Amino acid sequence: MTFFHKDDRAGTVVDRLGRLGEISDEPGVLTRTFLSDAMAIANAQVEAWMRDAGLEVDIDRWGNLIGRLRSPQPSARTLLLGSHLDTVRNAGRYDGPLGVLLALAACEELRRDDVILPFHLDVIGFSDEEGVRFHSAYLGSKAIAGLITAEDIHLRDEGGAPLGEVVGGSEGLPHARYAPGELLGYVEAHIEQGPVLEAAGLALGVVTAIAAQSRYTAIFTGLAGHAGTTPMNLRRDALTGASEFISLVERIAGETEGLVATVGQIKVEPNISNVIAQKVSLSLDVRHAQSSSVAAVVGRLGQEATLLADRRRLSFSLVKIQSSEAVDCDPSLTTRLAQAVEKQQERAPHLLSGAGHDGVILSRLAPIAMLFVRCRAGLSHHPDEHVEPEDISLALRALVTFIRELA
Ligand code: HGY
Ligand code: MN
Ligand code: MN
Repeated sequence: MTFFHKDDRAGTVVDRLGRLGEISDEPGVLTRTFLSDAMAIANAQVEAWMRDAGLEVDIDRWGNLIGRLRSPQPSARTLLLGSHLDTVRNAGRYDGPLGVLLALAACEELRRDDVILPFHLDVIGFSDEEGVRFHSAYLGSKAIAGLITAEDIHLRDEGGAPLGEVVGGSEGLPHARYAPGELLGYVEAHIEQGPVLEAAGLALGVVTAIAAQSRYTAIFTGLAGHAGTTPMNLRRDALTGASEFISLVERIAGETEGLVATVGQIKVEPNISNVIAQKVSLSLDVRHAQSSSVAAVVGRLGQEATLLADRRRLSFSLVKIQSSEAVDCDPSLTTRLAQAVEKQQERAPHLLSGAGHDGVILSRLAPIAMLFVRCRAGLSHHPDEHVEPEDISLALRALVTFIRELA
């Protein structure tokens, strides 16, 4: 049984994605980072759409945007839907905002059909899933879950501003927004960011688990020197050491089935063409379905990097920035979501998510489930990220069906 209006609301979602896709910290590309001016403008725009839809809206001091479709039942619990509104640098317009706008469109659909729900429906736009500004992901959802630590508060951005100051307020560490047991669940619709659904010729899938993820900074320190007068055999070149490490990461990752490891960022000091590099800092991102596999590979990389550093008379250190265990989606919530998907297409593929999501954090507060939407060529974290309007329409139908069946 599908409850759906003739006039498909996917078009509104597509239009709104286009609007949000133009709100950026950087001209010409889409970049929206934690508590930036662009984030405030994007929040204001989504808030306006939420208010038009009859939702009560709140924005917390961590920049999380929450719209509530209130249930008339006084003792109602809450179903939390949404995703993140921040982006990576030079991002696509779907990673994050699609999930927020699908949840909002579902609310609009339910209100239009005068559906009275036995639970409140909260739509959330998390303020920092990607962790671009402070290099530590999930700051928005950690604030909602009351999991921000005193250590987090001292994180600094590129400009050296400490997180505690940027967020302001003297109330100390944020408490959880939802009491234990208050949430029925957290359900996020998100692009797959991979090739599986496209290869299967299907628009939608559900997620079984979110992979374990660890982020480190690897630091090689040698001795700066004159590029013209220092013989090759006398050099302690941090950059050639780092380049050997990057190839090592690629080789070792390839030896472990299902593991991915990425060096995406490099900082060279003094970063001058006629000076041998003194110090190089590299980002290291390692992921796998099993947390133990991530730990094993990180351990092996640390050992091999120490050997190569010794051989090159460099010093080496590996600084942990953040690590999150693999998180399982809730089986019963996921079954319900899969049933809603099966009303839109012949079957509901069950996928592991290699990408991290706010559900990793929300799983500490409530059962989680994720709806995956096919994206072209699995491309993401790239301006050419794309989702077909028909797939958005199917995702919306599945979400509305899921909510009504849950009610
Ligand atoms: O990096 C990730 O997995 C996500 O896009 N934050
Ligand atoms: Mn995302
Ligand atoms: Mn992302």
